[in-house]
Amino acid sequence: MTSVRDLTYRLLRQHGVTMVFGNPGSNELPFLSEFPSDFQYYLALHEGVAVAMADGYAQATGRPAVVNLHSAAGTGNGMGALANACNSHSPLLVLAGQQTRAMSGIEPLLTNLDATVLPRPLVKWSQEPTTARDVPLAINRGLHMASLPPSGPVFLSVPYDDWTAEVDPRSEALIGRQVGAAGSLDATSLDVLVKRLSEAANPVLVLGADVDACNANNFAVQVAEKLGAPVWIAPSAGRCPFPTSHSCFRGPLAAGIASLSAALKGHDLIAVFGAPVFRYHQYETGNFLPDGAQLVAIVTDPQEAARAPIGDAYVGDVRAILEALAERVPSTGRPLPAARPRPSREAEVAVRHDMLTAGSVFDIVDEIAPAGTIYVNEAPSVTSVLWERLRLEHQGSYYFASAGGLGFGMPAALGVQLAASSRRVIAIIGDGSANYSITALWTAAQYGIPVIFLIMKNGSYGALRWFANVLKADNVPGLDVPDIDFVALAKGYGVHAVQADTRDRLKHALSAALASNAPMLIEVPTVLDVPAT
Ligand code: TZD
Ligand code: CA
Repeated sequence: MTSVRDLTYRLLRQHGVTMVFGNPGSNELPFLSEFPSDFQYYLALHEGVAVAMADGYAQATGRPAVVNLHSAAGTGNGMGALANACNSHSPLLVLAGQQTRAMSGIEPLLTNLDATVLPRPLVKWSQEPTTARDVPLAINRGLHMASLPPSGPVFLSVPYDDWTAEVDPRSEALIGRQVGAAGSLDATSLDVLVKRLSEAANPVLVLGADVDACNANNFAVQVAEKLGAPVWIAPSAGRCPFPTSHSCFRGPLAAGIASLSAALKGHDLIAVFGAPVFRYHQYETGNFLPDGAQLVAIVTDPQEAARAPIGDAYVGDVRAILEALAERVPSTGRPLPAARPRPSREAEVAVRHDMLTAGSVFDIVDEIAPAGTIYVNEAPSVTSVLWERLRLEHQGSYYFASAGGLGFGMPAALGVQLAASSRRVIAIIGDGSANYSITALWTAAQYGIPVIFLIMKNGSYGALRWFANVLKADNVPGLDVPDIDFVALAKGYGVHAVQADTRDRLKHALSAALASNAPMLIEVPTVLDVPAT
């Protein structure tokens, strides 16, 4: 007899899934029983870590990742991380265990009441199969749903007695089903878009995370060069879709209506690829676009296209469309915009109050880290400094929590490192953010995942100090996080750690970390620099 569990693992293999990220409970044990030897289980000590780790892995591979969580309590713990995965279009299958069907009517301990409702609205699709025989169908459907555009998390609740049930023999037909999406532009729409881009007097490109996710970065470079157009990164950038050393590169747009509009002043056509229009943060009044500008967006997500307050939009395969434009847009002959001057290194080597500035830390990292290094950033108040100083050249070089939910960085770095084993991942983490998913250190140590954690220790929720200034909210309690010893915490979880409080010590520690293939934490006391409002 073939069990539901056996067929499920065959389906997972067929979808290229051989890893399960999770934190188990009683309801999940029958799924994990006789865990196949060609699969790897990554134990996270908190569900937020499991989901963010799977998110990092799914984003870096572009393939679905499976997270196994415990009933309602485990799913609840994972939901902050699920908000980020949802915004990143990260293809996750969240598989939660449910109490046995045999007792479902009497609501025993660890029942997930209304299981399918719990993860909404952060999942594309949510189901608890009506019978055990529907489970393989639901697994297959969930994996396809997670991957099909717009990709994103899905949720499946499975009563634990289903795993040992016998499959419907007809379920064999699920093995080998091919499901794909086609979605470039039709010839007429492509002609219109080519015409708009080539006839614009002063076009500008705004690129979002989905360009990097579909690996269309080189096509974006070709389009920008043909148009001689500057390139901005869409606000609240979750990834880096364009080489930051390219002379067209302008940096991430500010996440306020008026500031964004001011940065794009003078352009008559704003062409957005792979980003919502726009993901603002701080509220500013003003017009969405500068005077005289038109906007056209090419996105993978119908919701993003429909809800934009301005401009035209096409929903389609961003890579296929950028590839077609790279071929079809004629060279305008306009010179490329001059490269933005790099901020001076000299000005930043200054040590203030015996502490390093974030700028000097990033200069050292940029100097020492090899080409191709991947950065996962969760140091909110110094994000703009990071974008100015780190070179991000290749596809898949940068990840940030795209819903702004903290606790993403440390575990996502582990997932990205598992996916990109030939590149090194450096996680740049604020001393506030580090606490939401600190147990990721244990998973790094136990599975030998060689992420370098750089803790930017400014003793404060720096970004909230900035936002308090923006909102003119004075005397707010709870904005400092002094006296946390990350070296001791790392040692407690089994990760080698040092403090680096001078430039030389940081260089030395980073070189040593890069030379070893073990995880390491470097705690760097830094000056609290609150960005200007
Ligand atoms: N909780 C969660 C899960 N996500 C959040 N975004 C916040 C709280 C609010 N928050 C921010 O948006 S930034 C921030 C908080 C608490 C401070 C981060 O402090 P840090 O980095 O030390 O990590 P900086 O560079 O000092 O800001
Ligand atoms: Ca901080």
